[in-house]
Amino acid sequence: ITMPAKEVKTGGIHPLNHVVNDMIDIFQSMGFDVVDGPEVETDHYNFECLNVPADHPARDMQDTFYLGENLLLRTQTSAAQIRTMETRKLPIRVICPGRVYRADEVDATHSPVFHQLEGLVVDKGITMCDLKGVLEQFAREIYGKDTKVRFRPSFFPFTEPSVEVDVSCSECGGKGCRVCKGAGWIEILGAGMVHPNVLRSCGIDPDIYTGFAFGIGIDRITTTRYKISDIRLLFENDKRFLEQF
Ligand code: 2U9
Repeated sequence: ITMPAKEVKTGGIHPLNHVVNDMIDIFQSMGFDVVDGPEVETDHYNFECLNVPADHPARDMQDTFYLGENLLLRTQTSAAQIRTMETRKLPIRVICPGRVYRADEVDATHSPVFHQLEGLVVDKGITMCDLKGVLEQFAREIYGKDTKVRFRPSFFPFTEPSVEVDVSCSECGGKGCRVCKGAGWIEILGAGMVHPNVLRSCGIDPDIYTGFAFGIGIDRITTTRYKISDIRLLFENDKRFLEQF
C-alpha cells in the first residue's frame, strides 16, 4: 500500500471535436438544428438525389468505397439532409456534421476519411443574400471579426449557382505568407442555391420554395486554426500530439 499509485491520464478533447463544437455553437445561434445520418449510404441518397446520375462526370471527383451494387461509404453528409427534406415540415434550417469517405491517396493534405459540416436552408423567398449573410457571419465568428470574405463562382451538380468561399489569411492578414501559399486568401468552403432538381427529388416544388446549402471541410478548418502542417496527425492518435489541445 505504500507503492505510489499509477498516474491517471485523463483524456482530452480531440482538436477536430473542438472545431466541430465551435461550429455547431455558431450555427445553433443562427437557428440551425443538428441532424445525423448513417455513414453507409445508398447510391440513391448519396448521388441520385443530389443531381449526380450514374453517368455524370462528377462521380469521378467523388469516387468512394463500394460495399455492394448500391451500397457505399458516403462522400458527403448531404444524404442526411435529403432525408430531412423528405420527412420534416418546411421551413428547414439544419446542419449535419460527420465523417465522410473518398477513394483518395493519403498525403499531407488528403485522407480517404475526413470530416464535413454541411448545412441546408429551405423556405419561401430564400436568396443568395441569405447565403452570403450566414456564411460571412460564420467566417467572422471562426476566424475573428476583421476577417474579409470572398465569394468566387464555382460548379457543383447539386447547387446552381455555386460559389467557393475564401477568407483573408489570419496569419498574414492578406499580404501573402507560407500558410496561404502567397495568395493572401484561404479557401474554407463551397456553397450555392439548392438545384431545382434536388428539391424536386424530395417532393418540394422549386417554383414555391428555394434554398441554399454549403459544405465545410472540418479538417481544413482545424489544420489552419492550429497551424497543423500534416492532416495525418489528426488520425494517428499520437498522445504527444493530442495532449497539446
Ligand atoms: C443538399 C443539397 C446541396 C452541400 C455543398 C459543397 C458545396 C462543397 C465541399 C467542402 C469541402 C466538400 O469537404 S469538402 O471537400 N463541399 O463545396 N457542399 S454545396 O450541398 C448540398 C447539401 C445538401 C440537400
